[in-house]
Amino acid sequence: MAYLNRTTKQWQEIDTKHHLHPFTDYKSLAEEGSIIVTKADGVHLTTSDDKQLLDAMSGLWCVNVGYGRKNLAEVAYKQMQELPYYNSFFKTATPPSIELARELAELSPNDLNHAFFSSSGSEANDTVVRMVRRYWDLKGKPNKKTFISREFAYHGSTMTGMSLGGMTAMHAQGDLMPGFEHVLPPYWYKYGNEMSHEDFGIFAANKIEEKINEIGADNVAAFIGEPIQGAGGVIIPPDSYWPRVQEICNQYDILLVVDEVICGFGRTGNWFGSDTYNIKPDIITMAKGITSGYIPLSGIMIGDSVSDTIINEGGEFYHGYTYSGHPVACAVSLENLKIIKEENLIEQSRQVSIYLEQQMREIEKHPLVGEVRMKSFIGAVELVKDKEKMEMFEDTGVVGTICRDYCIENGLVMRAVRDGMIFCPPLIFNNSHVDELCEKLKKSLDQTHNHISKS
Ligand code: PXG
Repeated sequence: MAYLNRTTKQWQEIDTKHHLHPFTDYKSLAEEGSIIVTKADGVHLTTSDDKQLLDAMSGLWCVNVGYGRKNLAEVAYKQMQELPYYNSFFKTATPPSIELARELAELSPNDLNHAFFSSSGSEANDTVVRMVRRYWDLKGKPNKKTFISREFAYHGSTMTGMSLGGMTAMHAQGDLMPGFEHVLPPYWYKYGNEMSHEDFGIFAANKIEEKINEIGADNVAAFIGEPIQGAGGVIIPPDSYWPRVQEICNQYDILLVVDEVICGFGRTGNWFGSDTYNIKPDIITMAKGITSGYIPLSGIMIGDSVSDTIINEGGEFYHGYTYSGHPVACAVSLENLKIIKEENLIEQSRQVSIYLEQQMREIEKHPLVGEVRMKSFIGAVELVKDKEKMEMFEDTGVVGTICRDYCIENGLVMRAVRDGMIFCPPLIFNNSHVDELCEKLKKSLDQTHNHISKS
């Protein structure tokens, strides 16, 4: 491939000249230049300068089976030769899309027996809103339109994803659409640390009830939440939270939508975050780990009461995407799920997470660290101004960014969300990868501590 001959500098120049990256400050990127990742194997990335980086983020929370899986490439190659594309509109289908729908019905919790496919998490959440509103129309309750979500929620970047999400900086740039409300997240360290975890879990869940009463249950369509809020900073809810949320949704006849885009496919130690927290969702959203990021694919799984209504009472549902059920993406997904099963990756990662947690408890003793919170293979190291007083930094995000930059310098990819250092490693991480992660992180924390003590 001709482009492989360019130097890093050449790529950086072209990149700056022609490429607008997602979620990027363009001027500052132009000054620094992109880090150009050229290849990857297992849990390590290689850059165009031949630097090795340990990827403790699974790409962007998605490469669950790790890099370099030749059989995923082979399946895509074979499917492209056999049938590279056909759609699922107009009463057609392809074998991979049918097989994947069946497989997902088997794996997913509750009575989620029907799949609707799309290509990104944002699109899948758009489908959620379209389908839930259609459902309530068919039920004769057309006013039930509002979605309740949480501050710091991330549900995508389209108009619907942005509106469902609770990121105020995105709302400020995107004209939040009407019909989307946001309540307090179950973020104990920031909002609840004067209460016990369990009391705060109930307190935060009750905010949903307060919002329902404010809007009127007759106007509320659904509550949507990630089992653990990922991009919002890995907010791990107290155990009391989800049972109370479930109770509230049942009591007020509100659908419960669980966004499993990050938590699905093994991340929290079970197939879905809903299994980990014993949630009985009406709908779940899936993406990322569904193909381990090897090819774009997303979808929603729909429970029987919603699908019965849509199927039997709705006539045509005017919604779908060119690539809904794309045969190549579905074939890759099936192979990806097979790998997760055959290599027992969920059980294995849960075992390794015991060692990871031991090592992280050591990291927690660092003077810069307020708390480490984690569930199996997702977690956050919260950097704080005053460990004893549990005081966070006023200038949010500055210290997190400094630490993130030291991590990269030390050959480690972690993501900084505000001042939380996030880890979300591939499920193939073993104890020696954990050691590498913790050594590099410890060094970066020391450097960050020195850096801010001096300034
Ligand atoms: N739901 C959740 C829970 C997500 O984490 C989406 C929906 C949207 O998926 P798409 O495929 O449309 O991006 C996501 C995506 C970050 C970051 O900076 C997180 C995501 C995407 C991009 C960046 O942590 N999550």
